[in-house]
Amino acid sequence: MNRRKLLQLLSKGAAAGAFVKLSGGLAQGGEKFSEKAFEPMRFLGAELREYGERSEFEKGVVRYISPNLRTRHSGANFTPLDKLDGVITPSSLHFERHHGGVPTIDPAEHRLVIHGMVERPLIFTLADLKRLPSVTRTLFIECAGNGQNGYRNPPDMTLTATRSRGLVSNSSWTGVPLAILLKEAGVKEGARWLIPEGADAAAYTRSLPLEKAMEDVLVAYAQNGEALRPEQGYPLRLVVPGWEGSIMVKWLRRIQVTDMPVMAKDETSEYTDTMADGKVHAFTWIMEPQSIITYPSGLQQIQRGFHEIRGLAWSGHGRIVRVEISLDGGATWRRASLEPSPDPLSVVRFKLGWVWDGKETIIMSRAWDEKGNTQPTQEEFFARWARNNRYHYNAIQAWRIGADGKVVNGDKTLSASLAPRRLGAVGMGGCGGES
Ligand SMILES: Nc1nc2c(c(=O)[nH]1)N[C@H]1C(S)=C(S)[C@@H](COP(=O)(O)O)O[C@H]1N2
Ligand SMILES: [Mo]
Repeated sequence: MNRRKLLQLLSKGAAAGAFVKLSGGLAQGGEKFSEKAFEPMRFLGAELREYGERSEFEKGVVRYISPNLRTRHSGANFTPLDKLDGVITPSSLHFERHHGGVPTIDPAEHRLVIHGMVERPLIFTLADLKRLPSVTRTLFIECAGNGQNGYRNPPDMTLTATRSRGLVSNSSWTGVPLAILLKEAGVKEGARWLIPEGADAAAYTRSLPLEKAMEDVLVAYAQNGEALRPEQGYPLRLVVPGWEGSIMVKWLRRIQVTDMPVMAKDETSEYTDTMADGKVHAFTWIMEPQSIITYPSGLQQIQRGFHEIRGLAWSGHGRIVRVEISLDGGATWRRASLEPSPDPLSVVRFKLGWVWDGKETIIMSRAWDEKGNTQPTQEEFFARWARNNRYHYNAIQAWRIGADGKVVNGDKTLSASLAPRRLGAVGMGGCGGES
Protein backbone atom coordinates (compact mmCIF):
# COMPACT_ATOMS: atom_id res chain seq x y z
CA MET A 1 0.00 0.00 0.00
CA ASN A 2 1.42 3.41 -0.86
CA ARG A 3 1.51 6.31 1.48
CA ARG A 4 -1.33 8.18 -0.13
CA LYS A 5 -3.65 5.21 0.14
CA LEU A 6 -2.70 4.60 3.76
CA LEU A 7 -3.33 8.23 4.50
CA GLN A 8 -6.76 8.12 2.89
CA LEU A 9 -7.60 5.06 4.90
CA LEU A 10 -6.39 6.61 8.12
CA SER A 11 -8.18 9.87 7.57
CA LYS A 12 -11.43 7.94 7.17
CA GLY A 13 -10.75 6.80 10.69
CA ALA A 14 -11.25 3.18 9.70
CA ALA A 15 -7.81 2.03 10.78
CA ALA A 16 -7.78 4.20 13.85
CA GLY A 17 -11.06 2.59 14.87
CA ALA A 18 -9.57 -0.81 14.31
CA PHE A 19 -6.70 -0.01 16.69
CA VAL A 20 -9.17 0.65 19.48
CA LYS A 21 -10.98 -2.61 18.82
CA LEU A 22 -7.80 -4.66 18.54
CA SER A 23 -6.49 -3.45 21.85
CA GLY A 24 -9.60 -4.70 23.61
CA GLY A 25 -10.98 -1.27 24.40
CA LEU A 26 -7.91 -0.29 26.40
CA ALA A 27 -7.03 2.69 24.21
CA GLN A 28 -8.89 5.96 24.53
CA GLY A 29 -7.64 7.32 21.20
CA GLY A 30 -9.07 7.18 17.73
CA GLU A 31 -7.12 10.29 16.74
CA LYS A 32 -6.96 10.86 12.96
CA PHE A 33 -3.66 10.86 11.13
CA SER A 34 -2.69 13.92 9.12
CA GLU A 35 -0.30 14.53 6.24
CA LYS A 36 1.98 16.28 8.80
CA ALA A 37 2.97 12.98 10.35
CA PHE A 38 4.92 12.11 7.18
CA GLU A 39 6.77 15.41 6.89
CA PRO A 40 10.12 14.16 8.28
CA MET A 41 10.28 11.65 5.41
CA ARG A 42 10.55 14.42 2.84
CA PHE A 43 13.79 15.94 4.10
CA LEU A 44 17.29 14.71 4.74
CA GLY A 45 17.74 14.26 8.49
CA ALA A 46 20.35 15.71 10.84
CA GLU A 47 23.98 14.72 10.51
CA LEU A 48 25.95 12.27 12.61
CA ARG A 49 27.27 13.82 15.79
CA GLU A 50 29.95 12.87 18.27
CA TYR A 51 27.95 13.20 21.46
CA GLY A 52 24.20 12.64 21.64
CA GLU A 53 21.52 15.06 22.71
CA ARG A 54 17.88 14.20 23.44
CA SER A 55 15.02 15.27 21.20
CA GLU A 56 14.28 18.98 21.24
CA PHE A 57 10.72 18.03 22.19
CA GLU A 58 11.88 16.46 25.46
CA LYS A 59 13.67 19.52 26.86
CA GLY A 60 10.94 20.05 29.43
CA VAL A 61 11.97 16.92 31.33
CA VAL A 62 14.30 18.46 33.90
CA ARG A 63 15.32 18.13 37.53
CA TYR A 64 13.10 20.03 39.93
CA ILE A 65 14.88 22.92 41.64
CA SER A 66 12.88 24.63 44.35
CA PRO A 67 12.43 28.35 43.81
CA ASN A 68 12.80 28.72 47.59
CA LEU A 69 16.40 27.53 47.79
CA ARG A 70 18.66 29.95 49.61
CA THR A 71 21.67 28.93 47.52
CA ARG A 72 22.20 26.61 44.61
CA HIS A 73 25.66 25.72 45.91
CA SER A 74 24.43 24.04 49.05
CA GLY A 75 21.13 22.57 48.09
CA ALA A 76 19.44 19.71 46.33
CA ASN A 77 17.36 19.11 43.24
CA PHE A 78 15.06 16.22 42.41
CA THR A 79 15.01 13.53 39.72
CA PRO A 80 11.72 13.94 37.76
CA LEU A 81 10.43 10.47 38.73
CA ASP A 82 6.98 11.14 37.30
CA LYS A 83 8.40 11.77 33.82
CA LEU A 84 10.73 8.77 33.50
CA ASP A 85 10.36 5.09 32.57
CA GLY A 86 12.30 1.97 33.45
CA VAL A 87 14.65 2.03 36.41
CA ILE A 88 17.88 3.63 35.19
CA THR A 89 18.10 7.35 35.89
CA PRO A 90 19.63 9.17 32.92
CA SER A 91 22.91 10.63 34.23
CA SER A 92 21.80 14.14 33.29
CA LEU A 93 18.74 13.74 35.54
CA HIS A 94 20.43 12.15 38.59
CA PHE A 95 19.42 14.18 41.63
CA GLU A 96 22.09 16.48 43.04
CA ARG A 97 23.00 17.29 46.61
CA HIS A 98 25.98 19.52 47.24
CA HIS A 99 27.33 21.33 50.31
CA GLY A 100 29.80 23.57 48.49
CA GLY A 101 29.04 23.48 44.78
CA VAL A 102 30.46 21.24 42.06
CA PRO A 103 34.26 21.47 41.82
CA THR A 104 36.07 21.27 38.49
CA ILE A 105 38.71 18.56 38.82
CA ASP A 106 41.32 17.60 36.23
CA PRO A 107 41.51 13.80 36.42
CA ALA A 108 45.20 13.90 35.44
CA GLU A 109 45.92 15.95 38.60
CA HIS A 110 43.55 14.10 40.92
CA ARG A 111 44.91 11.72 43.56
CA LEU A 112 43.33 9.41 46.12
CA VAL A 113 45.33 9.09 49.35
CA ILE A 114 44.85 6.27 51.85
CA HIS A 115 46.62 6.86 55.17
CA GLY A 116 46.28 6.63 58.95
CA MET A 117 46.26 3.22 60.63
CA VAL A 118 47.80 1.37 57.68
CA GLU A 119 51.09 -0.42 57.06
CA ARG A 120 51.70 1.41 53.79
CA PRO A 121 50.12 4.81 53.04
CA LEU A 122 49.20 4.85 49.34
CA ILE A 123 48.58 7.42 46.63
CA PHE A 124 46.53 6.40 43.59
CA THR A 125 46.10 8.16 40.25
CA LEU A 126 42.98 7.50 38.19
CA ALA A 127 45.06 5.34 35.86
CA ASP A 128 46.27 3.27 38.84
CA LEU A 129 42.71 2.64 39.96
CA LYS A 130 41.46 1.72 36.50
CA ARG A 131 44.09 -1.03 36.21
CA LEU A 132 42.63 -2.85 39.23
CA PRO A 133 39.78 -5.40 39.28
CA SER A 134 36.47 -3.63 38.66
CA VAL A 135 32.86 -4.23 39.66
CA THR A 136 29.71 -2.89 37.97
CA ARG A 137 26.43 -2.81 39.90
CA THR A 138 23.05 -1.15 39.48
CA LEU A 139 22.43 0.65 42.76
CA PHE A 140 20.22 3.40 44.07
CA ILE A 141 21.50 6.52 45.77
CA GLU A 142 18.97 8.13 48.08
CA CYS A 143 19.44 11.25 50.17
CA ALA A 144 18.45 10.83 53.82
CA GLY A 145 16.24 13.88 53.25
CA ASN A 146 14.10 12.04 50.68
CA GLY A 147 10.44 12.13 51.68
CA GLN A 148 11.04 15.15 53.89
CA ASN A 149 7.82 16.75 52.66
CA GLY A 150 5.95 14.09 54.68
CA TYR A 151 6.84 15.98 57.87
CA ARG A 152 4.52 18.79 56.85
CA ASN A 153 1.17 19.07 58.53
CA PRO A 154 -1.30 19.72 57.03
CA PRO A 155 -0.01 17.98 53.89
CA ASP A 156 1.29 19.99 50.96
CA MET A 157 -1.44 19.85 48.31
CA THR A 158 0.93 20.84 45.51
CA LEU A 159 3.09 17.74 46.07
CA THR A 160 4.19 15.72 43.02
CA ALA A 161 5.86 12.28 42.96
CA THR A 162 9.07 14.10 42.02
CA ARG A 163 8.96 16.35 45.05
CA SER A 164 7.77 13.52 47.29
CA ARG A 165 10.59 11.04 46.55
CA GLY A 166 12.83 12.47 43.80
CA LEU A 167 15.94 12.52 46.01
CA VAL A 168 16.58 9.00 44.76
CA SER A 169 18.30 7.96 41.54
CA ASN A 170 19.44 4.63 40.19
CA SER A 171 22.51 4.02 38.02
CA SER A 172 24.95 1.43 36.88
CA TRP A 173 28.15 2.22 38.82
CA THR A 174 31.61 0.90 37.96
CA GLY A 175 34.62 1.10 40.23
CA VAL A 176 37.23 -0.64 42.34
CA PRO A 177 36.11 -2.43 45.50
CA LEU A 178 37.44 -0.33 48.38
CA ALA A 179 38.45 -3.60 50.11
CA ILE A 180 41.13 -4.14 47.45
CA LEU A 181 42.72 -0.73 48.14
CA LEU A 182 42.57 -1.28 51.91
CA LYS A 183 44.21 -4.69 51.61
CA GLU A 184 46.98 -3.10 49.53
CA ALA A 185 47.51 -0.49 52.25
CA GLY A 186 47.37 -3.12 55.02
CA VAL A 187 44.89 -2.04 57.70
CA LYS A 188 46.46 -2.10 61.17
CA GLU A 189 45.00 -3.97 64.11
CA GLY A 190 42.49 -1.88 66.07
CA ALA A 191 41.35 0.13 63.06
CA ARG A 192 37.56 0.26 62.83
CA TRP A 193 36.61 3.38 60.90
CA LEU A 194 37.39 5.22 57.68
CA ILE A 195 37.19 8.97 57.28
CA PRO A 196 36.61 9.71 53.59
CA GLU A 197 36.99 13.34 52.49
CA GLY A 198 35.83 15.14 49.33
CA ALA A 199 37.80 17.68 47.28
CA ASP A 200 34.90 20.17 47.21
CA ALA A 201 34.76 23.57 48.92
CA ALA A 202 32.82 21.88 51.76
CA ALA A 203 35.72 19.47 52.42
CA TYR A 204 32.80 17.11 52.92
CA THR A 205 33.74 14.46 55.48
CA ARG A 206 32.04 11.41 56.96
CA SER A 207 32.76 8.34 59.10
CA LEU A 208 32.35 4.96 57.46
CA PRO A 209 32.66 1.66 59.37
CA LEU A 210 35.58 -0.44 58.14
CA GLU A 211 33.33 -3.50 58.17
CA LYS A 212 31.02 -2.07 55.49
CA ALA A 213 34.00 -0.93 53.43
CA MET A 214 35.37 -4.50 53.39
CA GLU A 215 31.95 -5.83 52.39
CA ASP A 216 30.78 -4.02 49.25
CA VAL A 217 31.80 -0.33 49.03
CA LEU A 218 32.96 0.89 45.61
CA VAL A 219 35.38 3.65 44.66
CA ALA A 220 33.44 4.48 41.51
CA TYR A 221 34.72 6.23 38.39
CA ALA A 222 31.91 5.39 35.96
CA GLN A 223 28.16 5.97 35.89
CA ASN A 224 25.92 4.37 33.28
CA GLY A 225 28.91 3.32 31.20
CA GLU A 226 30.77 6.64 30.98
CA ALA A 227 32.81 8.74 33.39
CA LEU A 228 30.93 10.09 36.42
CA ARG A 229 29.13 13.36 35.84
CA PRO A 230 30.79 16.33 37.61
CA GLU A 231 27.64 16.61 39.78
CA GLN A 232 28.03 12.98 40.84
CA GLY A 233 31.65 13.34 41.97
CA TYR A 234 33.88 13.34 38.88
CA PRO A 235 36.35 11.78 38.77
CA LEU A 236 35.86 9.58 41.90
CA ARG A 237 33.18 8.91 44.48
CA LEU A 238 32.22 6.35 47.08
CA VAL A 239 29.18 4.21 46.36
CA VAL A 240 27.98 2.53 49.56
CA PRO A 241 25.24 0.04 48.55
CA GLY A 242 21.93 0.50 50.37
CA TRP A 243 23.15 3.24 52.71
CA GLU A 244 22.12 6.89 52.90
CA GLY A 245 23.44 9.01 50.03
CA SER A 246 25.16 11.37 52.41
CA ILE A 247 27.85 8.79 53.23
CA MET A 248 28.80 8.38 49.55
CA VAL A 249 31.53 11.01 49.50
CA LYS A 250 31.96 12.61 46.06
CA TRP A 251 35.16 14.04 44.55
CA LEU A 252 36.89 11.56 46.86
CA ARG A 253 40.50 12.59 47.59
CA ARG A 254 41.44 11.05 50.93
CA ILE A 255 40.56 8.17 53.21
CA GLN A 256 41.99 8.14 56.70
CA VAL A 257 41.89 4.83 58.57
CA THR A 258 41.12 5.32 62.30
CA ASP A 259 39.80 3.61 65.41
CA MET A 260 37.02 6.15 66.02
CA PRO A 261 34.39 8.05 64.05
CA VAL A 262 35.33 11.69 63.47
CA MET A 263 31.88 13.19 64.23
CA ALA A 264 32.21 15.56 61.26
CA LYS A 265 29.87 18.48 60.72
CA ASP A 266 28.36 16.50 57.84
CA GLU A 267 27.18 13.72 60.18
CA THR A 268 26.28 15.69 63.32
CA SER A 269 24.73 19.01 62.27
CA GLU A 270 22.85 17.06 59.59
CA TYR A 271 21.59 13.52 58.99
CA THR A 272 20.83 12.71 62.62
CA ASP A 273 17.27 11.77 63.63
CA THR A 274 15.28 13.03 66.58
CA MET A 275 13.21 10.23 68.11
CA ALA A 276 9.70 10.67 69.51
CA ASP A 277 11.20 10.59 73.08
CA GLY A 278 13.56 13.47 72.25
CA LYS A 279 16.73 11.38 72.02
CA VAL A 280 18.84 11.84 68.92
CA HIS A 281 19.74 8.88 66.77
CA ALA A 282 23.06 9.20 64.92
CA PHE A 283 24.40 7.01 62.11
CA THR A 284 21.14 5.82 60.58
CA TRP A 285 22.83 4.35 57.55
CA ILE A 286 20.64 1.69 55.96
CA MET A 287 17.78 3.14 53.93
CA GLU A 288 14.39 1.70 54.86
CA PRO A 289 11.96 0.39 52.20
CA GLN A 290 10.33 3.03 50.04
CA SER A 291 7.82 3.05 47.22
CA ILE A 292 6.18 5.77 45.21
CA ILE A 293 3.41 5.59 42.64
CA THR A 294 4.62 7.78 39.78
CA TYR A 295 1.48 7.31 37.67
CA PRO A 296 -1.13 8.46 38.51
CA SER A 297 0.50 10.88 40.92
CA GLY A 298 0.29 14.42 42.28
CA LEU A 299 -0.88 17.14 39.86
CA GLN A 300 -1.55 14.67 37.04
CA GLN A 301 -4.95 14.40 35.40
CA ILE A 302 -6.52 11.08 34.37
CA GLN A 303 -9.60 9.97 32.44
CA ARG A 304 -12.02 7.15 33.14
CA GLY A 305 -10.95 3.76 31.80
CA PHE A 306 -7.81 1.69 31.78
CA HIS A 307 -4.57 2.86 33.37
CA GLU A 308 -1.41 1.01 34.21
CA ILE A 309 -0.51 2.17 37.72
CA ARG A 310 3.28 2.46 37.81
CA GLY A 311 5.84 3.19 40.42
CA LEU A 312 9.25 2.59 41.90
CA ALA A 313 10.36 0.71 45.02
CA TRP A 314 13.69 0.11 46.74
CA SER A 315 15.20 -0.84 50.10
CA GLY A 316 18.70 -0.64 51.53
CA HIS A 317 18.12 -3.90 53.43
CA GLY A 318 17.89 -5.99 50.27
CA ARG A 319 15.77 -7.07 47.35
CA ILE A 320 12.19 -5.86 47.02
CA VAL A 321 10.06 -9.01 47.04
CA ARG A 322 6.56 -7.54 47.07
CA VAL A 323 4.80 -4.27 46.39
CA GLU A 324 1.16 -3.89 47.34
CA ILE A 325 -1.24 -1.32 45.99
CA SER A 326 -4.43 -0.16 47.63
CA LEU A 327 -7.12 1.41 45.45
CA ASP A 328 -9.48 2.15 48.34
CA GLY A 329 -7.51 4.25 50.80
CA GLY A 330 -5.79 1.35 52.51
CA ALA A 331 -8.82 -0.90 53.21
CA THR A 332 -7.66 -3.66 50.88
CA TRP A 333 -4.36 -4.36 49.14
CA ARG A 334 -3.40 -6.26 46.01
CA ARG A 335 -0.08 -7.35 44.67
CA ALA A 336 1.57 -5.37 41.89
CA SER A 337 3.79 -7.10 39.34
CA LEU A 338 7.53 -6.38 39.55
CA GLU A 339 9.92 -5.94 36.64
CA PRO A 340 12.98 -8.18 36.98
CA SER A 341 15.62 -6.34 38.97
CA PRO A 342 19.24 -6.02 37.82
CA ASP A 343 20.60 -6.04 41.41
CA PRO A 344 19.12 -6.63 44.89
CA LEU A 345 19.90 -2.99 45.75
CA SER A 346 18.56 -1.49 42.54
CA VAL A 347 15.30 0.41 42.29
CA VAL A 348 12.55 -1.85 40.88
CA ARG A 349 9.51 -0.90 38.86
CA PHE A 350 6.06 -2.12 39.84
CA LYS A 351 2.87 -2.11 37.79
CA LEU A 352 -0.82 -2.89 38.17
CA GLY A 353 -3.55 -2.69 35.54
CA TRP A 354 -6.60 -0.73 36.72
CA VAL A 355 -9.87 0.48 35.26
CA TRP A 356 -10.88 3.73 36.92
CA ASP A 357 -14.65 4.04 37.20
CA GLY A 358 -14.63 7.80 37.71
CA LYS A 359 -15.30 7.65 41.46
CA GLU A 360 -13.17 9.57 43.93
CA THR A 361 -10.62 7.34 45.60
CA ILE A 362 -7.22 7.17 47.30
CA ILE A 363 -4.43 5.00 45.92
CA MET A 364 -1.23 4.07 47.74
CA SER A 365 1.65 1.61 47.58
CA ARG A 366 3.82 -0.15 50.13
CA ALA A 367 7.01 -2.11 49.49
CA TRP A 368 8.33 -5.21 51.28
CA ASP A 369 11.98 -6.27 51.17
CA GLU A 370 13.52 -9.71 51.53
CA LYS A 371 14.22 -9.11 55.22
CA GLY A 372 10.50 -8.60 55.89
CA ASN A 373 10.69 -4.82 56.31
CA THR A 374 7.84 -2.69 55.01
CA GLN A 375 6.70 0.92 55.09
CA PRO A 376 4.80 2.35 58.06
CA THR A 377 1.62 4.41 57.88
CA GLN A 378 2.00 8.09 58.79
CA GLU A 379 0.69 7.32 62.30
CA GLU A 380 3.13 4.46 62.81
CA PHE A 381 6.01 6.59 61.59
CA PHE A 382 5.29 9.47 63.95
CA ALA A 383 4.91 7.13 66.92
CA ARG A 384 8.64 6.46 66.52
CA TRP A 385 10.16 9.65 65.15
CA ALA A 386 9.79 13.21 66.39
CA ARG A 387 7.52 15.68 64.60
CA ASN A 388 10.39 18.06 63.93
CA ASN A 389 12.68 15.39 62.52
CA ARG A 390 13.90 15.94 58.99
CA TYR A 391 15.33 12.72 57.61
CA HIS A 392 14.64 9.09 56.78
CA TYR A 393 10.91 9.55 56.16
CA ASN A 394 9.50 6.40 54.55
CA ALA A 395 5.81 6.37 55.44
CA ILE A 396 3.31 5.30 52.77
CA GLN A 397 2.53 8.08 50.25
CA ALA A 398 -1.14 8.36 49.23
CA TRP A 399 -2.62 10.04 46.15
CA ARG A 400 -6.25 11.22 46.07
CA ILE A 401 -8.02 10.98 42.72
CA GLY A 402 -10.96 13.37 42.51
CA ALA A 403 -14.16 12.70 40.55
CA ASP A 404 -12.75 15.16 37.98
CA GLY A 405 -9.66 12.93 37.51
CA LYS A 406 -7.29 15.40 39.19
CA VAL A 407 -4.64 13.76 41.37
CA VAL A 408 -3.37 15.41 44.55
CA ASN A 409 -1.51 14.49 47.73
CA GLY A 410 -3.71 12.03 49.64
CA ASP A 411 -1.80 12.10 52.93
CA LYS A 412 -3.86 12.70 56.05
CA THR A 413 -3.86 15.78 58.20
CA LEU A 414 -2.64 14.30 61.46
CA SER A 415 -4.42 14.78 64.77
CA ALA A 416 -2.89 17.37 67.07
CA SER A 417 -1.19 14.71 69.20
CA LEU A 418 0.50 13.28 66.13
CA ALA A 419 1.01 16.48 64.22
CA PRO A 420 4.60 17.40 63.46
CA ARG A 421 5.60 20.82 64.72
CA ARG A 422 5.26 23.35 61.92
CA LEU A 423 8.56 23.19 60.10
CA GLY A 424 8.54 26.66 58.57
CA ALA A 425 11.96 27.60 57.30
CA VAL A 426 13.44 24.40 58.71
CA GLY A 427 11.69 22.49 55.94
CA MET A 428 13.93 24.33 53.50
CA GLY A 429 17.04 23.09 55.26
CA GLY A 430 17.89 19.48 55.75
CA CYS A 431 18.84 18.30 52.38
CA GLY A 432 19.03 21.92 51.40
CA GLY A 433 16.00 21.42 49.23
CA GLU A 434 12.53 22.59 49.98
CA SER A 435 10.76 19.38 49.10
N1 LIG B 1 32.16 15.74 48.66
C1 LIG B 1 30.84 15.68 48.85
N2 LIG B 1 30.24 14.48 48.85
C2 LIG B 1 28.90 14.37 49.03
C3 LIG B 1 28.11 15.52 49.27
C4 LIG B 1 28.76 16.78 49.24
O1 LIG B 1 28.15 17.84 49.39
N3 LIG B 1 30.13 16.81 49.04
N4 LIG B 1 26.75 15.37 49.51
C5 LIG B 1 26.33 14.06 50.01
C6 LIG B 1 24.90 13.87 50.05
S1 LIG B 1 24.08 14.51 51.37
C7 LIG B 1 24.23 13.04 49.16
S2 LIG B 1 22.59 12.66 49.34
C8 LIG B 1 24.93 12.46 47.99
C9 LIG B 1 24.22 12.91 46.74
O2 LIG B 1 24.85 12.39 45.61
P1 LIG B 1 24.47 12.96 44.18
O3 LIG B 1 24.63 14.47 44.21
O4 LIG B 1 25.37 12.29 43.22
O5 LIG B 1 23.03 12.60 43.95
O6 LIG B 1 26.29 12.86 47.93
C10 LIG B 1 26.93 12.92 49.20
N5 LIG B 1 28.34 13.14 49.01
MO1 LIG C 1 21.92 13.67 51.47
